Amino acid sequence: MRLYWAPQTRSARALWLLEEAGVSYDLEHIDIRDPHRTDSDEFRAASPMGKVPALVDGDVKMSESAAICLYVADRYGAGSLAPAIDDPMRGKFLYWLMYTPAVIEPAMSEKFNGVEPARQRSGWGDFDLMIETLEKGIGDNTWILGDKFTAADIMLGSSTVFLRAFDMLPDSEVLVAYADRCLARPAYQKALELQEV
Ligand SMILES: N[C@@H](CCC(=O)N[C@@H](CS)C(=O)NCC(=O)O)C(=O)O
Repeated sequence: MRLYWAPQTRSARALWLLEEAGVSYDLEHIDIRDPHRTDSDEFRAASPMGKVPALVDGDVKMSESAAICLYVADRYGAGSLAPAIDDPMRGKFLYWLMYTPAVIEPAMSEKFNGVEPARQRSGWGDFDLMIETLEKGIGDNTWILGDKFTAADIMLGSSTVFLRAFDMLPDSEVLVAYADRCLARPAYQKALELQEV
């Protein structure tokens, strides 16, 4: 497998996931800050928008961090990173896996850019509803599905860590403790180490 990545980006999710899955992979750095870079055909086939992370696994070429999480969890997680396709928890897993790109990121971007929210008109509600829903979802659980860590925690955990880095994580005991629990996982620590280039 080859992961196209750049430090201090959403690539951290894919790195964290590959470390959790315990698979071997090569890294190919993309200098996303260089407007004159030339991308390989393989990278563009995996990531038509030229964004990282992107993954190539044999004939599979793909991007979008949530999609990569789902692919690796199903293909290589050996049942440990995603509920099986016929497990009733699968629905909840998919909901929370997609919560980051569908709700957290648009709500975060809206608030960061000072755009007037429209809770009912916007598919992501607004920032406060996004936080309230996530906080309730985690509640007293260790991970979003309960006691079992899954790839959905990689998407949500990295998002809470990003929110904190942008000074946007509210003073919520539940969310702060969740971000800390995610950060404490050896695979996340390894992903952060790998980013220090
Ligand atoms: N929705 C995508 C977003 C990917 C994305 O925006 N990546 C940024 C880095 S965090 C990037 O590659 N930016 C460089 C560019 O747009 O040229 C995902 O979740 O993977």
